[in-house]
Amino acid sequence: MSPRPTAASRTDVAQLLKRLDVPDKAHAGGDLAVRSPIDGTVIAELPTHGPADLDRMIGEAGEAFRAWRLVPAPKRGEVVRLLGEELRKEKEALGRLVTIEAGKILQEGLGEVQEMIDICDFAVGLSRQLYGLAIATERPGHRMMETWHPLGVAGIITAFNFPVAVWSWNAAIALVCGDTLVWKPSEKTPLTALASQAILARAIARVDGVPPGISHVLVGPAAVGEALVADRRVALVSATGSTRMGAAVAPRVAGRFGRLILELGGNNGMIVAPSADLDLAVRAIVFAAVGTAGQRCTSLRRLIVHESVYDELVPRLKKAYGQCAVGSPLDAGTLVGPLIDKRAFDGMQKSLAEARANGGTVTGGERVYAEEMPDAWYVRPCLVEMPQQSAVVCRETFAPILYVMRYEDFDQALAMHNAVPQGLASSVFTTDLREAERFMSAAGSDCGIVNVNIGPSGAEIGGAFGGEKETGGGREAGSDSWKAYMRRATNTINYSRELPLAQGIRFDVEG
Ligand code: UN1
Repeated sequence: MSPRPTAASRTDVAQLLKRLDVPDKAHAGGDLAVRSPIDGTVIAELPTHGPADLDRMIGEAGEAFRAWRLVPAPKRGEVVRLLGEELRKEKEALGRLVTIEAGKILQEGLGEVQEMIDICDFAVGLSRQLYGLAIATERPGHRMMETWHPLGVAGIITAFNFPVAVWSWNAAIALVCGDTLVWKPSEKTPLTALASQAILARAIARVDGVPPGISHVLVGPAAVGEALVADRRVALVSATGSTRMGAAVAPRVAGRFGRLILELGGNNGMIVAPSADLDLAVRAIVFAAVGTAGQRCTSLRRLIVHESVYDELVPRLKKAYGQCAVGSPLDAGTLVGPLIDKRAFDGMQKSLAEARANGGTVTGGERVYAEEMPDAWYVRPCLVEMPQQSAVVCRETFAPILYVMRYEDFDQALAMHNAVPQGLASSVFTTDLREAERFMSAAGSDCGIVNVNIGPSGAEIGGAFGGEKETGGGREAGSDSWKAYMRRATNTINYSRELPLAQGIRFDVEG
């Protein structure tokens, strides 16, 4: 395990934050210690916000909304266009900060910023669309149409694993839709949030007529997030994280009739059929299962392999896994960075013990660099060959564990695939058109993302992102996800001299 992996440096972080316009007082001398998962070094101490700050932020965002909703959408789009421009300039710096704070390799840190840039481009185009429909009416001399209006304050809750991209999917769309923002990032990744906010501030400063207070960042523990969710002034809550978090958030928002977008756990599967191109499959599996150290919502967690290709595929995977470089995400050549913290490591080991007890054969999964970096949690990614899809396989463990199972016929594979509570991303590797189409059909995969001959992770922003069942049902990013950020009005206009009633009702009244 040599040479020694590159450590996280507080000086490096301070320089990056300076470059990104985050003032010193925002990240020093406070009570929230932020540790880099690279080696456990404390990289900042942030002052946290309390209930009074939250109240002020929501108040200001509400006030800003009343003005922002009147700014023409293409002009709102100009702010987002400039956000994309500023992000292009800072791609390296922000990408590096993502790597240091979240532990994903530099390539993925840069990819995350690229995802932000892409959604900005998408949202700018959208700012000249936001289409409603003209609808046929049953009444003569009438016209019916729908219009889309800004909704209000959007509360955005994000997780550590995509600390900035998920915010940008919400923020770029919400801003062109005329909403204002209060963002509660993960307590584990507040620095990238402050940096993103500062980059947005640069864009805002370049456009005249933007009301003050359209975007806020709330730094603090889960309790401030709970208060954000419960506040009636927050029209929409978009929350990304665990199913447990979603189960706590959903009834609170529903209880006050707020709008909700949930993007929760995934337990993403891939079926490898007899006709699969195994060269492609091996590459896709490894990227999807070990990328981001298995800490994507879309990570591949279940591999359902036809018995006729099992004995060829699994040894190839073991070989590929053995060659995956585990190490500091700052080092070129590393493919697998650290887990976010000890809790994640303990959760992984607990699942592996359970899998073993259920007859699973584990290859990999052991801790590495424990001596060099005792406060960091590096693991070898692991394959677990399971005799059946037992309870541990049906649970999402946020770590690089890939459960591998056999199947005999496609119906059985589909049934296994759908027999988990989560429904985010899925894929099939096959060159059989019938199997591919069946997988995408009404009786196929029950997920929100259904892929053929690519893995389940790494979605582009142009499509709607999200999933079914315990994943929460929300959709973010592309397609028509924007509709969740606006309110729809159905307008019926009478340009006749009569007053015909719908459904042919007669209601004769003298006036
Ligand atoms: C997440 O893990 O929360 O599809 C988001 C992907 C990325 C986004 C993942 N574009 O893997």
